[in-house]
Amino acid sequence: MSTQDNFKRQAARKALEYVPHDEYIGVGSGSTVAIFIEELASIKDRVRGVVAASIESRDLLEQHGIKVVALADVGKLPVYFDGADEVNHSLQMIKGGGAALLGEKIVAHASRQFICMAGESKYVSKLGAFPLPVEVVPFARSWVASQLVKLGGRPVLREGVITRGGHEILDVHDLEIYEPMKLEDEINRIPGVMENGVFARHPADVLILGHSDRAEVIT
Ligand code: ABF
Repeated sequence: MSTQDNFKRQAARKALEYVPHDEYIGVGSGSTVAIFIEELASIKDRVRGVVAASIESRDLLEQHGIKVVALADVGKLPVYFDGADEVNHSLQMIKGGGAALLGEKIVAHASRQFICMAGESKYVSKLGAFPLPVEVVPFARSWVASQLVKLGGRPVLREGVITRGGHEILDVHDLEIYEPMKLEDEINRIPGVMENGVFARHPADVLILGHSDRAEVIT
């Protein structure tokens, strides 16, 4: 197992302690979530069903024999489990490296508690070294890009990627993110933006940080 995978597994195993009995839960996407789903399979009878934020996670849950349910059928969820590309000391995050940010933000907001699982390298004092994913309506892409430049960013189209909703992704480099909540709102106010990968209005409630030999819980 690679070092990074070991960090992720430490976090995913610890996260099982937060899986409630006889409830529906939400899961996001990415490689840490894939490990979490593997671990969840060992206690799958504990949950009533799982809402998946992406098609990849839905397929993985089904492969492991875990019941998948639609958000529309369950409404509010007690807890949501997901990874992050970066997470700061206020548990605000950058997400969307896997292009599933819209689904992730919807399911995260529909959940009372957000448990973020991440390897130790994802924990940063300031967000922004990871390019910020912004999901855009294709027709508006160049207009949105010009507005992102005004905010100090350098948007780059993620070539060959169309999201589940039929949108494109601009990865915005060089942003200095001093006020994550303000930036999240500012970008979402640009016409043509569907959603952006700053998760600051709804940060994680618990961060489970995987180290080589243990998982650390940060609240
Ligand atoms: C999802 O998976 C995304 O929001 C994020 O881009 C990614 C996390 O990365 P990893 O593959 O390391 O879990 O949570």
